[in-house]
Amino acid sequence: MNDAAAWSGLEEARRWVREATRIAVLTGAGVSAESGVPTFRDAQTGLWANFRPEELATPEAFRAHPQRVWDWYAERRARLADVQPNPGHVALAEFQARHPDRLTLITQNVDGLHQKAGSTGVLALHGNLFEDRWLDPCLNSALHGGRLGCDPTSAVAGSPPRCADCGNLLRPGVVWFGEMLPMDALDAAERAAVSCELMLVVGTSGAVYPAAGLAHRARRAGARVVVLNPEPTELDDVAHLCLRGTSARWLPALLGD
Ligand code: BV8
Repeated sequence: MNDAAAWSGLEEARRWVREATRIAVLTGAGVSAESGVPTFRDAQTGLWANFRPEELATPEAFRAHPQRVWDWYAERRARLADVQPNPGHVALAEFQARHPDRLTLITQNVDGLHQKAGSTGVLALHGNLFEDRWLDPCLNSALHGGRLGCDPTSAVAGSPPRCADCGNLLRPGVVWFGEMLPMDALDAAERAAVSCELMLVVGTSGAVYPAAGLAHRARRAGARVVVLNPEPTELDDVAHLCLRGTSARWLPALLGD
């Protein structure tokens, strides 16, 4: 697609942004790529090269190989330690600041970069890489610091850390394949999808459900759908317009006043 065609698509998309009172944005790993975070597909390097993400990001894999899965997440966290939001994250946060309550940000990302860029009310459908919780519900009914059950922060170090009292393992606070999404975030995301006039689908291959299903719901509810991605995606046929570009370059152009 030559630049002229690309830019004419951008002008039309900018008009749709201006015309929409309610906008929903669904993001994936691609929005963090220009911050140096490998996308889900590209993350499988080094020790993990022989594993598909879906093989590691499951409760079964963690129970079968707790150290392997824990170390994968530990490496992803370490890589994220000094990563900064890019102009794509910033453009979304600035638009929200300029136009309160006009844009609902729904993300599949667990890297926290939208929140770090200052975005508000981020619906993190797949959890947060920096939050840990017990693998199994803690059966210890004793109160610890005003809360029922053992305190995850008191876990004994290890890969993974475990509870000194009941041996429970600590797991990353993300949603694994085969696990339910947080209902409050999913409900709010579905409400935003069926009530928006415009949905922007940015940096996602659109292969994972129910997140990708939100674009279908928005389209069925009458919203305009725009896909922003340098490559074809599984949601292109749901879109009214596909902008072939990178998010750090195009989101500022799309959302700038
Ligand atoms: C569930 C957290 C049910 C963990 C993740 C319907 C149909 C088919 C399958 C299913 C279905 N419903 C459910 C399923 C099963 C499954 C699923 O969808 N499987 C897929 C693989 C077929 N879904 C689930 O298991 C979900 N749970 O359904 O529970 C249930 C019901 C009742 C009771 C119990 C259970 C849970 C899914 C969540 C899994 N967790 N992440 C972790 O991070 O480790 S998913 C994870 O993968 C990400 O969060 C994200 O969602 C996905 C990766 O996709 P993308 O983000 O799009 O990244 P990807 O690398 O694929 O693509 C990057 C894109 O960026 C590319 O398009 C590229 O071109 C683009 N790009 C690159 N550079 C740039 C760019 N774009 C812009 N700018 C750039 N610079």
